[in-house]
Amino acid sequence: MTASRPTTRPRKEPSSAKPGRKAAARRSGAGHRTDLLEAMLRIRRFEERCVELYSAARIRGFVHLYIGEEAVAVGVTGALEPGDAVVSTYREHGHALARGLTPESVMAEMHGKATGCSGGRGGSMHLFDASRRFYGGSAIVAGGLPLAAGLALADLMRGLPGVTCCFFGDGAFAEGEFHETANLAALWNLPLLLVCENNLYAMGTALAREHAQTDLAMRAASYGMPAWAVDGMDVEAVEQAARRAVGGIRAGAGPHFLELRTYRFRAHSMYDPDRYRDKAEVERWKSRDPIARLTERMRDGGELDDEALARTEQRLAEEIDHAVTAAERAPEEPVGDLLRHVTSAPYGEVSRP
Ligand SMILES: Cc1ncc(C[n+]2csc(CCOP(=O)(O)OP(=O)(O)O)c2C)c(N)n1
Ligand SMILES: [Mg+2]
Repeated sequence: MTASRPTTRPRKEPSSAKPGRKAAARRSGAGHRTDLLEAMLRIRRFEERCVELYSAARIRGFVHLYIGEEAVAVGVTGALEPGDAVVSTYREHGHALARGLTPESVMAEMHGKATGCSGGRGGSMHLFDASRRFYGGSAIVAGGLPLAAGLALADLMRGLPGVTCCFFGDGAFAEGEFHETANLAALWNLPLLLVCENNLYAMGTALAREHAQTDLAMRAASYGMPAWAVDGMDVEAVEQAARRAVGGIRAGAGPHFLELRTYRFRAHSMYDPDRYRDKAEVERWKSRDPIARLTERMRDGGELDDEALARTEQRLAEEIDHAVTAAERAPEEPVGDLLRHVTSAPYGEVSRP
């Protein structure tokens, strides 16, 4: 195959990267911290409810919890605009909710109902909403990376200003797809934000048993892109880093890489007995809980009191109750519709030789 280099934007130096005026206006203030806290709490409470429903066999299939990592989804999506695209993983409830998919549409999807964001066909690992440019949800480790490069390339070639943001794990970093994507993205100066959620494990395999060099940001930088490691347990630090990176990408400096150092408080999935981690290690990371950290910071600054927190918790509980009730009452897709979306034209209308 021959392909000319599709760069239509000249590469600029990353040092010119500055957040736009709109981003700067949103950056500080108690109101913004309240939004960040609420967004993280929504994800935490939503997933805690999923655990209850799963234990009662009211939802089934694979479920990978994001609990502990909420600062990453909330901080990064806080730096994005509606026209930007997001590509996610199978641990994506947090990414989807932070991107604005409603708890109702995600909960219905968890229940396999027709009102779910993927029409009930995807379940926990395949949340999708093209109207929000949220392009899944995929069970294939690293599978989202080349798709994200394709979306970024399409936006670039069409002259659209969007940034494509791709979430993936430290395990995905070990896959060829990451390295192929990073190389082409840098070569073609793609508007791509690579967000590596380094939670120190790929299923039961610890980072140091999988990577000869565990400094992932340094390795990403070797592709010729700006790359930083960030405290992924501090939502404000994540948002600040993401704004800087997105600013650089919009200014034409090409792909950027963020390594978010984070931790999942729960097992890999609902099936995992979690026997490969020292309990003391889990407790140490829990003491850095991103929700508790922001709450404390806000209390210290006089921006939050018990009453305000209780009101937020109450509102979120009602929102999630409503999502569960609606999901349980929602219809399943009629059997007669099951072949829709399987072929490009409705079944029976496809011409056959
Ligand atoms: C291509 C591929 N290989 C293996 C698997 C099995 N698998 C599912 S999750 C996972 C670990 C991925 O770890 P990481 O990328 O660090 O993400 P995390 O689960 O920690 O969020 C593996 C190996 C898979 N789904 N796809
Ligand atoms: Mg991992």
